[in-house]
Amino acid sequence: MKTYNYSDLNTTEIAQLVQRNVDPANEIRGIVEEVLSNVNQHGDRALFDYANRFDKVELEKLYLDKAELAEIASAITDEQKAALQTAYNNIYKFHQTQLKTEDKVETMPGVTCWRELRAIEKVGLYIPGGSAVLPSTFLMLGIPARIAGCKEIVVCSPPQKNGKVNAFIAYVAYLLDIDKIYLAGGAQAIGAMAYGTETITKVDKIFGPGNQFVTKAKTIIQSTTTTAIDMPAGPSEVLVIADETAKPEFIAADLLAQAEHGIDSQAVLVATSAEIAEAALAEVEKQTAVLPRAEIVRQALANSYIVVADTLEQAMDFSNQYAPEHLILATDNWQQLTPKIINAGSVFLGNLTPESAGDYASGTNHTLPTSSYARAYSGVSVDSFVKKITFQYITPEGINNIGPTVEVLAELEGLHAHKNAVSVRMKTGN
Ligand code: HSO
Ligand code: ZN
Repeated sequence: MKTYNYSDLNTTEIAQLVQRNVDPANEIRGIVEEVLSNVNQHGDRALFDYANRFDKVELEKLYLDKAELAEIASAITDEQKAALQTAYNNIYKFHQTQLKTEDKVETMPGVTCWRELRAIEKVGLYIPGGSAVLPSTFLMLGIPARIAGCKEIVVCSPPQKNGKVNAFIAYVAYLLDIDKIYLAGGAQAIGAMAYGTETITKVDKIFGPGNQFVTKAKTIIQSTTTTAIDMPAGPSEVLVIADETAKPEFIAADLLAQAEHGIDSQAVLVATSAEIAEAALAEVEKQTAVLPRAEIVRQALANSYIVVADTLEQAMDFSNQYAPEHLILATDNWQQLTPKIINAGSVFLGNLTPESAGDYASGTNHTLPTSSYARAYSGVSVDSFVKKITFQYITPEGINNIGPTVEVLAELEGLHAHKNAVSVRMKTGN
């Protein structure tokens, strides 16, 4: 990990440091477009072919039903079941509070406006199955979808070579009361959920992380079909701010938890002194040596760096420019810093709050904006699975109150039918 001194950096250098490659997958656009068009034209047949070609499995049918999922799930231990259940309970508890009824507002006497939530009817969840299978992601997407009340939840996950999904994914399907998992992965799964096939329903919105093919497919279908997506997703990242109250062992553990996700993950440490940075770096080396995914970690660290700032305020300033997916405030003085946070996906406060807690089980969602999208996007929540529809109701008193204003505004825009739509009611409405 290369080290920079914050005060030596000019604005251009800072801009370069905080920049992520927002479209590393552009060179694969052609391949993804071909997959999407194949799925669009040939439906299920294309999915069988791609399972054969990419997942190396000859499927008899494109999904696993409830009984098959239960059979697969029976392989997991009681301890694993209990951990998944606790995570489920905490995530459910936290997300449930996000369903709020808003107040009705009488903007003028007799003119009442309000918003009501309605669930998005059909949603598609993509659960990756690559080098690390992530049942936790299934919980993070499925729970808010259930709380929102989505009518149809389509789940796609790539088949393993035995034509099944992993036992943990199957168990989460049971927890979420999902009765089918479609055996489709990659760009072809995204195409299937965006266009619909003989077996897979076309959905209104697609959620979930994936490799660069999945991400590229999501961005393409977002602009070419009526199916929406949760957010543009890039490689996962963390930024740790540490002062002299932080423990090097903990800082290193958090940086490595990020680095083990993938070779393109980024872990950034912003320390308030060179001593803290050096101590953390020594710990990083020590801990990396014993990690099973050390090879991935080393490559991710080559793409990561350290910034030495003079103060916590300066460190926060850098973090706001970086806009991290995960921000860890490894300091006992976190309370003075939180009001200064402007851009971050999810924040972990103090020395005993690791990102791993939020990744799995504390209750917050781990589907978060990466690649500096935290400047404008929020993480997935129940909000992501609902629409907010506005309503208004006008009484005889109300039409006389609002009418003259609308008449003047319609007149000045030269839209006489608009004006008339209130005028006729003012005459006859009471
Ligand atoms: N840190 C990942 C989520 C995850 N971690 C899943 C472990 N499993 C993106 O927020
Ligand atoms: Zn993680």
